[in-house]
Amino acid sequence: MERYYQPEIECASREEIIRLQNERLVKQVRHVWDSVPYYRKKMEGKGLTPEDVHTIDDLCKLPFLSKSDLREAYPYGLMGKPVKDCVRIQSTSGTTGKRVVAFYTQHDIDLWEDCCARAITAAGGTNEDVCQVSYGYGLFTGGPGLNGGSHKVGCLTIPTSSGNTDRQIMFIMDLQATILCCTPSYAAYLGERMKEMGYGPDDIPLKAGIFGAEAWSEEMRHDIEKTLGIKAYDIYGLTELSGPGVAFERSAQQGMHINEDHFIAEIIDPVTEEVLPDGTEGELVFTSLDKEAFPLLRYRTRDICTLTREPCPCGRTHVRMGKPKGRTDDMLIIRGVNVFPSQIETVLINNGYAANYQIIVDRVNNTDTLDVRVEMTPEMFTDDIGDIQKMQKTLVEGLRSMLGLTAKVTLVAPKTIERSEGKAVRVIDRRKL
Ligand code: DLL
Repeated sequence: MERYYQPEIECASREEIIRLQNERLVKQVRHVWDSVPYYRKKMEGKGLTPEDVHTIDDLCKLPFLSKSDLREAYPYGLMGKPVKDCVRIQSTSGTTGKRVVAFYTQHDIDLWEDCCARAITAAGGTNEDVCQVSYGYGLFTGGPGLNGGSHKVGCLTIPTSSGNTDRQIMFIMDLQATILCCTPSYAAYLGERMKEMGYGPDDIPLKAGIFGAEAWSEEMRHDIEKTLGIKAYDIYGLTELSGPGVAFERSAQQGMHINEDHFIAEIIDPVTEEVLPDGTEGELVFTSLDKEAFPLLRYRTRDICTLTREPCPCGRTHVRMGKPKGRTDDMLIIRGVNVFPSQIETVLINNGYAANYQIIVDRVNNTDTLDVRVEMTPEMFTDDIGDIQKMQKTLVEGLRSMLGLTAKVTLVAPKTIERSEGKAVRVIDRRKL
């Protein structure tokens, strides 16, 4: 039986959702105009005032916001409430430039935690469940968001945060955890470690995983599901919009429902900024509808995916997004060809490898080189040069047919590539571009 955390809104009619969005958008635009001079100036630059926005059809008139705006307005320039009304910040783990700092009122945190509670409920969670949250706690939104959602559902929450893998496993086994929340790469690592410790899928009490914060392939999902004996659900979100729970998956695992009572999603062509129809791949853009402290209008996420409004058998009526394929800024252009790390991952896993790999891009004599280092699994491990060459050749061919490019493949011994406890870093780009 399908369960919902807030059925009245998750399953509202399309007319009701649009009515709510119209009403909230008008209010949000007014709020931004009144309290965020940075965005007001952008609107004025386009000759707009709040009176120009009556319904969601007027959304396309509004200017975009991008990460560079967030950097320019850092730290307080996009705040929609005075400090005295805010209770929390969260921040991204960005490696370049200034971090993104997002602000929350208590109301914002409440809505964010509701979104995470919807995700946990859609994954089958109830107050009978023991939910281990192994996302990082602190500035990263993963831990705090799912912790709050888990409380709202009434699960017994184990706030392990990330790291200390053997202790994680001890808690899963001793407390009989049924739901695991962490990045997919950390779930894969936990699975690998549990296997080494002699736990098979039937010994592991987990029934569901809520995995997100990074792109992961369907093939990786199947691998994790097999090793841990669970159903692995995708969850999407970003700090700028609150954190995890902007969109979440349910049992059919056919796209993530976007919480449309809080966010409007659009897909645009990242180059021309033209809005694209449903089903077309492009950059995801979000407008927050009821955030107080950090209200963002038409924020460009850089995530590449598609939207569908086809009815979903689960009864939820909110638009669904496909699995993000990657980010425009993760996309590698190698010898002129666009390459997403997720495409490489698909080839590796389809050939029986686990998702332990590194992609090294360099430029030698003015030509881009693509080197994929991948670990052999313990089962396939060999030091016979002939066998290794054969395995490498199969991967080179698989990559060529997926990418249209020749890559160099290097097989390395099991456990030689560093594991990640949070978001995995898989690409090393040595080109000085
Ligand atoms: O990663 C929030 C989050 C925490 C989501 C836990 C899910 C679970 P940021 O650190 O701001 O926030 O990174 C946001 O991560 O723009 C995507 O590029 C990527 N991302 C998040 N979820 C997914 C997903 C959190 N399910 C950025 N699939 C986003 C693919 C994802 N990419």
